[in-house]
Amino acid sequence: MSGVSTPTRRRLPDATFLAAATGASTARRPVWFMRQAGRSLPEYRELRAGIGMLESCFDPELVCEITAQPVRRHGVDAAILFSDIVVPLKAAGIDLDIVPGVGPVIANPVRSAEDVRALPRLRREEVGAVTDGVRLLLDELGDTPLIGFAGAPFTLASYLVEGGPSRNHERTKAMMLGEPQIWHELLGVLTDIAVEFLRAQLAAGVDAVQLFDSWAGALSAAQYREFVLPHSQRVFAEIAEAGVPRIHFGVGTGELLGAMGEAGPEVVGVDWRVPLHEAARRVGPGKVLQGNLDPAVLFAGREVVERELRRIAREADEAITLGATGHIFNLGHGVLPDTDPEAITAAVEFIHSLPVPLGGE
Ligand code: 1CP
Repeated sequence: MSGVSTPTRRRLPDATFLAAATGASTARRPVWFMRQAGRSLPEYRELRAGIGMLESCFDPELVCEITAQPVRRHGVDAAILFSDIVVPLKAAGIDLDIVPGVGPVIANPVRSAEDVRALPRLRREEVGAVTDGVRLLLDELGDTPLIGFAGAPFTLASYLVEGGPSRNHERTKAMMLGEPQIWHELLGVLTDIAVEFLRAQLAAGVDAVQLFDSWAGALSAAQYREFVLPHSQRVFAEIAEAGVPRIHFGVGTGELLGAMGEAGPEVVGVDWRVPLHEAARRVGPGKVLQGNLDPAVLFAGREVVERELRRIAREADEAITLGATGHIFNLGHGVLPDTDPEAITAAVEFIHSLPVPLGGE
């Protein structure tokens, strides 16, 4: 079996994102934005014209260029790989597409024990185009760290069981609560796929990884602990030997922050509903926090954005006095498609101008 460590792993001693993610102090506050690649940028829309989303994700040159665009334009402290959480499912042979304006749509939703048993596993060579893109990026990005990612087992399961995006996740919860044995088998398969996708990216040289459990916030803490946590824990455990910072994030997960920290990441992402100092209490000491500007605030004008960023910096500093080991600026969820790119650049500049830590006012 091939491991995850790689002799080609880069050393980036001056990268503020990596320093902060490992709990070291930094000369300025690091920032990157979820969904910074492939959303609001005109140069992205131009490049993607006439090319399907999945087709782009399996084109190494496009992956490289789209990933690098927001780094060049905004001066963020990390790049996130342009891909999608369903890419490893597609690569493994599951019939699905990403429909513009909708999201992932699964041809044959997974509803029974037979469906689960028929699911393929991912072989590393099936994501060769993604790892080729990673290798191009290591040259292209210079000293800017590259974050790889995967969808967490629960969020992947929601797409597979529902057949597409879902507001209520009712079929997913029905399987989880009504047929727990089938559920755990399904999450076991998705854990294997997420681990293999992350290991492929790690072997190609990504500098950090984020596990997106975007829809875990639909669960109660008790449901999360029983039906999801053991699987997410296994994802983190199986990539631990790579020694890179591991980030865990979900939306609306205020009630789950402690449990998501227990899954094993170094960094816990926080959405905008819970202030960072409160998140520090819920997560407990010893974790770095990431977040948590409401993506809608970027529509409210410069003054409002700066006021909100100053507040978040203050709350981050308080979180650190409560035991958090660092803070990485980000949004509380992804960049919204209609966001003015200049508002993003201005936010990055403002964050970089903030003193570390912020003095009292
Ligand atoms: O962050 C980045 O800039 C890198 C690119 C990236 C990432 C990290 C994309 C490109 N997708 C993702 C992850 C992803 N995909 C998540 C987790 C992050 C999050 O919560 O936002 C999720 C839930 C998906 C699933 C997905 N793919 C959706 C959401 C649908 C829903 O359920 O509401 C959508 C719309 C997509 C398609 C997609 N992925 C990425 C892009 C640029 C697009 C739009 C492409 C298009 O329509 O042409």
